[in-house]
Amino acid sequence: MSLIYRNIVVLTGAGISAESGISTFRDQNGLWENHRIEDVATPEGFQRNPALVHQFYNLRRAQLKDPKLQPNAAHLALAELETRLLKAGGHFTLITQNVDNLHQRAGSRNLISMHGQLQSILCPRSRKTRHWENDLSVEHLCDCCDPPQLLRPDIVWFGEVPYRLDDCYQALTEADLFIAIGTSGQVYPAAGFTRTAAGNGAHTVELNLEQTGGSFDAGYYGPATQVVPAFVA
Ligand code: BV8
Repeated sequence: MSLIYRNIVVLTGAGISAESGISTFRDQNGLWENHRIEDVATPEGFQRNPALVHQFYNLRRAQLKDPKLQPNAAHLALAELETRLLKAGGHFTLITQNVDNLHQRAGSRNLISMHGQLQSILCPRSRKTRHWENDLSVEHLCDCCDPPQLLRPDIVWFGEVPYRLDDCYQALTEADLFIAIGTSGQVYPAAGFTRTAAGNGAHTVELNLEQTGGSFDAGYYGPATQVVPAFVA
């Protein structure tokens, strides 16, 4: 892809991390297969059974410390594209729905983690966050409130407002190329970004294992570690 584009926005979903070994949500044996969304990814679920929610996220947080878990060629290709585009005087914004740390580890810099991050925890009342790599349990209370609050994963659950939406829409307004990678396009407001970008005149491209049914100007299909490096080369 010769750099004819100056303002590129990329949205990634679970599919870009699949070949690194992280389960997606809706594929066979995906994360949601073994859990009801309502039980583990809603504030009500956390209210009802915080121990279950902690268990769900502790398992996923622990996976990030596995030395076998590495950014893959797709993560690395996006970090390289950002460097190349910045050198050419362009702008690059990576919006991820993923809560793993593989884009950061691949070297991506202008990154919006709109659904939060596994390695961060949050006080629900003060909204203060802190870096956290270990298990979280109902024994962990905040030290910023009286009475102390149950600390929770810094994850955007269903019904909660994603992080930095203003920055997302600002980038989408200026984009001349929008690429959606490894996302089923089922979850809003991220699922609406393609239409927003297209409405602002961006060329829209889907890179995925298979067609998702979203409307894009172009699509290239196959494993992300193949189609992403090929497309951004
Ligand atoms: C909000 C954190 C209000 C949890 C997640 C109707 C219209 C609009 C909104 C709604 C609506 N009905 C309900 C809503 C609200 C709801 C929503 O969209 N629900 C859906 C189910 C209909 N949205 C919300 O609640 C959001 N908040 O609306 O607040 C608001 C909004 C704006 C302003 C003011 C107020 C909050 C949503 C965030 C929920 N949290 N994650 C956690 O991670 O544990 S969402 C969760 O699903 C993941 O984070 C992920 O981001 C998301 C989507 O999943 P994908 O990443 O796409 O993964 P999936 O498995 O689905 O697909 C994988 C894809 O990869 C597939 O296409 C597959 O083919 C592909 N693939 C697989 N392997 C590969 C591959 N591709 C390439 N290579 C491979 N090797």
